Amino acid sequence: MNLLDRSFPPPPERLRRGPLRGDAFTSRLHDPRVASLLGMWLGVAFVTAFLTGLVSHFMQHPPGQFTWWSRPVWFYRLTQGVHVAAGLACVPLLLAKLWTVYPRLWEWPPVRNAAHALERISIIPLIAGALFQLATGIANIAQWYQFRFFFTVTHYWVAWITIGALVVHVAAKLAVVRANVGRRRASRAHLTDRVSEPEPPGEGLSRRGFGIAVGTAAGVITVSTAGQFVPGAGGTVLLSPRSPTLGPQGLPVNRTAAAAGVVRIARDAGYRLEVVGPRPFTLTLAELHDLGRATSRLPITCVEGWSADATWGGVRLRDLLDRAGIPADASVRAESLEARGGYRTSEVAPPHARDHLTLLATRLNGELLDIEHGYPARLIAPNRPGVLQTKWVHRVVML
Ligand SMILES: Nc1nc2c(c(=O)[nH]1)N[C@H]1C(S)=C(S)[C@@H](COP(=O)(O)O)O[C@H]1N2
Ligand SMILES: [Mo]
Repeated sequence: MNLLDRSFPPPPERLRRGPLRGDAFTSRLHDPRVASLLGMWLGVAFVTAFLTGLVSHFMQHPPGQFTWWSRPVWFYRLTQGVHVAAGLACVPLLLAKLWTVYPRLWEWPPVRNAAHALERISIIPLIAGALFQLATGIANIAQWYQFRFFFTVTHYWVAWITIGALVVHVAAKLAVVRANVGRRRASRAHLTDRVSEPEPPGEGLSRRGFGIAVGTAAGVITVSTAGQFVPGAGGTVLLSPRSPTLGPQGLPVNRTAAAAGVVRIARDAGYRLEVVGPRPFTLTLAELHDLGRATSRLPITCVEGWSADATWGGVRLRDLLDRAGIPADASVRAESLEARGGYRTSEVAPPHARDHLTLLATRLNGELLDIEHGYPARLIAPNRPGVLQTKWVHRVVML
């Protein structure tokens, strides 16, 4: 086991007990090559989750005047599905990596110089941040909101802290990784203390066996949850918290009509759709149904990673906007009957508002829209996070 740099003198005699004993960690898996390989895979999975997470964040909070395009229709389905799958694959990789390197907590001397101190301190935000991201991400996809902070904001900022610490960590460890992985392996004489030796014969799991076990765990988790966003693969979602085909009209429901407090008001015969612009007008439900002859085949993609295709029927949003005299470069806001809740309204920028696929839907898969899916009318637009596909819409306002 040469994960620890032995070129420094050991701790004084009286401290050499417990984890500071010279022979405290005997497993041949506490090895720099194992640590390097796990670190590389973890890095790939984590950076993938980070980048796709940024896409999701900036789709929900576009910076400044920037607006997202509405095509390809499946783009968000892909990025968000990959985000959740990559995050879940990090779980076994991170646990294996932490176990492999934890003997270094008792490295001696604890601090060698300023650079070494910085490198060690950066481990704290790295590990804390990574564990926090995985724990809150999993809690979120399981809809288990036992924390008191706002998930999206916290998950976003902790991602930056973690990725910053990861950059410092990779910079500090690059030489060790290069000495242990690929063709350059062992060619760095000055790093001999951190270069993996041929596997010693011994008891227990071999390095290869460990790699296969961790890789299999990550692979099984990814493959068995990927079905929640891969079209037509809904039957393979063995480990995902939700099947994309369960729910009324074959679609899952995140926020129910009861939870949103709209059951009575959504069924009220006095329902009117109000479109507010230069020439405002209102429509009764019957009028809305008469107008709504368009159909769009679009996925609904939740930020929690599941996606489901459906055929939506209703009126094109842009036809409503034209009728109200709303100019083509104006954004609008769709407002729900829901009185409270973070997702009761959503802003629709011109690329989505003017897309002929964007509907104020009143029908789903050939039936009247179920109240759980937003009856009497809901917004459905291509390439857009589910949280912005407002249900129980009663007003569209020019901004
Ligand atoms: N008014 C309102 N609309 C909403 C929400 C909400 O909380 N309130 N949740 C959104 C979320 S998070 C998702 S994923 C989709 C889910 O649509 P579905 O229930 O029809 O599958 O609705 C969106 N529309
Ligand atoms: Mo969602």
